[in-house]
Amino acid sequence: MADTTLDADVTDPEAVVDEYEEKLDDVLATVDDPVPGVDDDPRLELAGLELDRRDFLKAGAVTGAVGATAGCLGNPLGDDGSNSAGATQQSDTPDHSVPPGEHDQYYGFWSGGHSGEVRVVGVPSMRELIRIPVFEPDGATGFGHDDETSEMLAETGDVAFGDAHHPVLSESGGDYDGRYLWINDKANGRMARIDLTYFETDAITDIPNVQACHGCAVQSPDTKYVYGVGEFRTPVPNDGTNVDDTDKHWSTFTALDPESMEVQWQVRVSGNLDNADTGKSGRWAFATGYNKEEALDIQGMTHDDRDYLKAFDVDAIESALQAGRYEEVNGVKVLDGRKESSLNSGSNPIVRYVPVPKSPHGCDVTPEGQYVTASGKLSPTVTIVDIDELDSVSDPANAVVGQPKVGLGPLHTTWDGRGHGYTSVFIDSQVVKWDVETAVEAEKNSTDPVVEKIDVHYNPGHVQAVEGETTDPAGDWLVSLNKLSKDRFLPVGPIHPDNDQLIHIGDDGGGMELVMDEPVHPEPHDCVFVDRAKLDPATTWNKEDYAGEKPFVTAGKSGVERTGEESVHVKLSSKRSEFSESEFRVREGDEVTLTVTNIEGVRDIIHGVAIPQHGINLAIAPQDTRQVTFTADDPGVYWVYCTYFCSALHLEMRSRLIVEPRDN
Ligand code: CUK
Ligand code: CUA
Repeated sequence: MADTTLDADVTDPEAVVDEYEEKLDDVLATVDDPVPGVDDDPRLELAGLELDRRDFLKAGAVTGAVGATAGCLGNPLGDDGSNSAGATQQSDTPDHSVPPGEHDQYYGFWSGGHSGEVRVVGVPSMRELIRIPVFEPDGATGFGHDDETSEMLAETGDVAFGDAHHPVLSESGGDYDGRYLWINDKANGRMARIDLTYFETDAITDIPNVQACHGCAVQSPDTKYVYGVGEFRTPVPNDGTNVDDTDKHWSTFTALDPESMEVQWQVRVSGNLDNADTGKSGRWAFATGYNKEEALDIQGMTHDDRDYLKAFDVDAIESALQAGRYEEVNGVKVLDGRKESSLNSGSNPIVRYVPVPKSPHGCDVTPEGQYVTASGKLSPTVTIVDIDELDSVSDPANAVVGQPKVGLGPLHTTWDGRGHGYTSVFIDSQVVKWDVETAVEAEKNSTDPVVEKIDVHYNPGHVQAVEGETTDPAGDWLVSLNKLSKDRFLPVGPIHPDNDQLIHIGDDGGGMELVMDEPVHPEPHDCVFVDRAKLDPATTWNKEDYAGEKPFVTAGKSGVERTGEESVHVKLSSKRSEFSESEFRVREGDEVTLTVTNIEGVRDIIHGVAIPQHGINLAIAPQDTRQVTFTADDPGVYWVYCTYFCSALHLEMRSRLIVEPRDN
């Protein structure tokens, strides 16, 4: 098994960080060698295998007993040390492939990292179904090209890109209700919402007083709030005041209303904030934080042995708001939740600071809502906090009820609904399955709770089990979102794909089984799954949904309407295989408002409207209308064409924009 001890003196932060980097380099070095001997990898040696590492990886035999520990269930590799074929036949792993024409059981929503998008993936086939642009414009769907969506992006700041990390689904009664998905922007202080009827971003909020919004969570069980977790400590307002006075720099936890997407309140904290989750009763929200030191560099940030898991008491926060104990900053009610705040001094503190080792990362609540965990990152442990105990202990440290030792670099944990946690362990490149109740009963730092470890390739960030964030996880599949793919795929140049691996976890007796590798465009961080029965997506638009907001242009109502000396409104309808007007004339310098309706009544017939020389690119689904405004600067003749291949006569589906010179 991987060496889960640190040689470095843990009181010397620089040595700890150096050793982490070294161990990561070791893992990568063994991968890069095309035919390394088994001696290069201590894990293989311990597993008693005679194979070289490459054969081993090829065979996909990386299941079960690699890294086996006390408490592991037998040896799925078989007594002869051969590959996993025998184990596969004995196990109950269902076929993850989905035959042509059939549908997946689950929708998966993947964050796209700094591609700024959300991806929709069918699970268990892992087929990518579609991408939903969120924080950046997209040519394929026309997002950010029409007036409505480009204004939505522009209103939230003139920013270069977004960094989408944590997709979360709306809940009713602790289960997914299929209405909305929210996602944070770690590059900017933004939160976005996707409407799951139309699978389209319908709102983006630019959160005041926050530079980067990292964690994201909805308040279980009924989505009372959506939380955006501000990470970087900055002056507030960040306008040049207090540049060097870092005592006046803050990280801020924000609650938004799920319907209006308006900020309801913020809580300023000591240290910083990172990931988040919520309790199941509606009272508690949690966030990890890794810079209790409030330092400005890595040595300082990793100095102390402990940081804090912060427990936000929503009831206490609402009472403090009602009592007027807030300050209004940039139009937002901000409560002081710092450690020394008077709001934290009484018997009803708004934020409880639970000490946990060390620079923790993931923050995950168990399905029944009894425990919240913080993964150690620089400690090989996961810390378990009993949520009910938070109320009865005078020192929050006493709410810590377990601390299993799982491996080097634990980051995120997910649940199967059968009492097991699954933690991604970054440095060891493993997913570690452990038993929650055993961990609560065991001594701290015990490895006894560990049930099984499986190698993943390589260096996992998030792990997510199907519906693992609900009160009733499905417990059959788990995805490990691995940051590095190294040699797993055909080389495609120096920017490698990430590697998402599908693991069957539904057979506690047979062990975990790795069933597929999926190369992914950089760089997903997290995903969330929902059973297909809980979503009801539209197959076409319904014009009633936008009645009164924009017109529905029929062929009879189309044409050019002059609205001013230098402005025209052009209305078009589109259907296979023509636009309602074969040409439309405007004058040089006109501001042109172009409104186009796709009047198709059937699903899947999308029409595009491209006028590239004027920067126009719309994509219009059946029964939808899109509008764009531009200035016709250059006189001339411009072909307008349909970008979606909509019929056999798609290429003939054209019109002409004629811009007449003004002085004629
Ligand atoms: S963070 Cu990326 S691997 Cu933004 Cu959820 Cu942990
Ligand atoms: Cu319409 Cu192609």
